[in-house]
Amino acid sequence: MSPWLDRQCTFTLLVASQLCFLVYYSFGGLQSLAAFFSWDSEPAWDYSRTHDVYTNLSLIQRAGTGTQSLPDCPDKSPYLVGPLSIQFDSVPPLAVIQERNPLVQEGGFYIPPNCVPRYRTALIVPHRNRETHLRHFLYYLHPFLQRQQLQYGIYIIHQAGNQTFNRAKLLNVGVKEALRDEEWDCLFLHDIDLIPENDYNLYVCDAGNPKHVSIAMNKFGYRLPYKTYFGGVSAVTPEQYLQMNGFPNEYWGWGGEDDDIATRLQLAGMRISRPPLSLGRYKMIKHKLDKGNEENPRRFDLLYRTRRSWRQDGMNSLSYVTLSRQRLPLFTNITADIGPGPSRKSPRGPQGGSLKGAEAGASRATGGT
Ligand code: NGS
Repeated sequence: MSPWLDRQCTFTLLVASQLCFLVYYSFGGLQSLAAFFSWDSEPAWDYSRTHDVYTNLSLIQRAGTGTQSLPDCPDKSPYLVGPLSIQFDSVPPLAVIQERNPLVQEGGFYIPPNCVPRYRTALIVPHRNRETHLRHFLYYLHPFLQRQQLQYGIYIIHQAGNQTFNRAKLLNVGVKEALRDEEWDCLFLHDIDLIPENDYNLYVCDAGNPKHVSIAMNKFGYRLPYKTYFGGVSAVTPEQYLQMNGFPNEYWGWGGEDDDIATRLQLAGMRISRPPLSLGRYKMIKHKLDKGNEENPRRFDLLYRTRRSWRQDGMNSLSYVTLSRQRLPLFTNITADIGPGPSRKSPRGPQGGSLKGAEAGASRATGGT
């Protein structure tokens, strides 16, 4: 190549690259360029500008109910505000939460007063000895869900007794109990200590696949800790739930059950769907490892066996006793005896003989739905 041509080429390359940079920056960098070419159409959220979680709620209340037939709720709720201010310094009293959510009906149920909802979502929340977390949870989640114009219900599933905690089994109990009330379109399986930070994170299911929702938690620096992580908050349709035979019942104590769920949904022919990282943001209420929820030493063995066990261990082998089912003002409270755990199996079934107050009238539930 002649030196003249060589110089021409270098010059053209230089000009072209400068032009590229100019275009890149004038469109606001990679994010806007991506949006421009529709690679990513989500708005860029500014989490330094947050809104009170009760914003717009009075508008919904004012809309009131008429006698005329209601229109369908719009595709996109007009009440959404985006990033929310969340703080855990003071714990709101239940009476205050009730007062601020006058449209919530007994049992923690809600139906939009001014339109016919497009989705019916049940929140299933395992619980034991987390009273302050529960109050934060109710304070934030009720207005959050109302702004989304959903029909919803909140089920708190309380494990009776002080045997080792079993999150996944409580979720199975919650799903079974919630489906007795209503044909929910979507089941949100929700840790009690996680609060969503953006109300555009819609509490609806993905029709194709189970959705892992809490993909960006503050405690993990707003990133997914590992690729198959499925803990915290997830959403499944009742059909997806049954397709994977629900969740495992045999994980007593902390850890592994969410990894098992991630594996079983894949074994059942589905994959994990996720919202964008900028939407699936959650703040976690800080706490120490609970007493009675120590690390499960068997979890790696159990995980090793998921491929063989998932069809036998799940919704079709679920056994528990419902000790009480109360419709409280802000939630449905289900207290269940789910058994004594692995090392204290009793020949007398799930009560294990050790739970006080296995009230008369307690109902036993076994098998699939
Ligand atoms: C993994 C656990 C998961 C747990 C995740 C995050 O190691 O159950 O950490 O834990 N899996 C096993 O132990 C096999 S967290 O930091 O949220 O406490 O969800």
